[in-house]
Amino acid sequence: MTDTMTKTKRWTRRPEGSNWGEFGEDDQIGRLNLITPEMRKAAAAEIKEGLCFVLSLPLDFPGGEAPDAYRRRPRLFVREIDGVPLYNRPFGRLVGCDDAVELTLQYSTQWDSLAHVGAYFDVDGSGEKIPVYYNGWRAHQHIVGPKGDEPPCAHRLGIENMAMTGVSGRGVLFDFVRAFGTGRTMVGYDKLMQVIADQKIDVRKGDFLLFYTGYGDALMAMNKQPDQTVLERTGAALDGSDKKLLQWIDEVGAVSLISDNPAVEYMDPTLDPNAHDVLPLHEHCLFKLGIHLGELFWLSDLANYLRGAGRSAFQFTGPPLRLPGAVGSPATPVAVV
Ligand code: UVW
Repeated sequence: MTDTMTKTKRWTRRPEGSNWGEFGEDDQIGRLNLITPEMRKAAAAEIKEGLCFVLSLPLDFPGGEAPDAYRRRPRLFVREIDGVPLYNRPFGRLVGCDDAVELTLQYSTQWDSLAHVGAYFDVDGSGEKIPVYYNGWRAHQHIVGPKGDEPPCAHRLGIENMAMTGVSGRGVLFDFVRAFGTGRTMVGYDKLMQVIADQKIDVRKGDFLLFYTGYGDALMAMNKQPDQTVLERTGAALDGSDKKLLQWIDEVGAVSLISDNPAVEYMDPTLDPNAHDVLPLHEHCLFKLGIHLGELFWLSDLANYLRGAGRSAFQFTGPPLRLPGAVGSPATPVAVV
């Protein structure tokens, strides 16, 4: 598609390599548009044994918080009526509980909505780069931070849009632990192709792609006392700086990338985020192509089963919370094999 064919109300220029506009001027779900009823039936056909694997960590993992942590562990609390906590509260011959939670939506197993990461881009050729998200939805106009008493709200691209698709289809798992062990390995296009060949992975358009790195096992073993020095050396991670890998992700028709690590891609903890191109895979997926990212999923049980069975495909279902205006969400995804 040429630039002249892609003018919309919000932009006349789109980022190089992006698919803005291809699912409609007002699209908010990106690659999830690719999933058809036929694909969901094909996903159901991957159920051979009827076994089910839960793909969420307990949501109080990773555990711990640095003093300046901006992602905080969930805190349950109880509201009161007339000074009486709504917990083990008698009503008639019954007794019952209500509770509430303060929850950082990106603390544990989580989906990134398409409003999670955008970029500065000159959308109309005026020479001014403005902050925009997938499909040209704008910071401050559509994705609006808190103002006075008004809470923040992603009026476009909020996670509820993802939830409304049902987030169900065919999943394939790449077993990086089997391929590379549990040390830190950068996985670019060449290594990924080797994994696909060695593990005979049949990747199809519309698939959810799950990357098992072993990071989750290390995290669970730390039992809510995460040791960042060890974790920074643990598990393979996709190399977002590899252009061939980014091109493959586009061309293979992936709807979502999911990992048991915190960012799917490699993040160098020593880099100054303001001085470097950070998170190129986030930019490619969330900003340019409308590909949702799933992070800190629990993949070990599923991976162990698939390894033993000599398989890699399954039915995947994992809707986020239908929480209007949120930019991320915990989830309790499920694989059925
Ligand atoms: C950032 O930290 C920006 O993103 P994520 O949680 O998606 O890795």
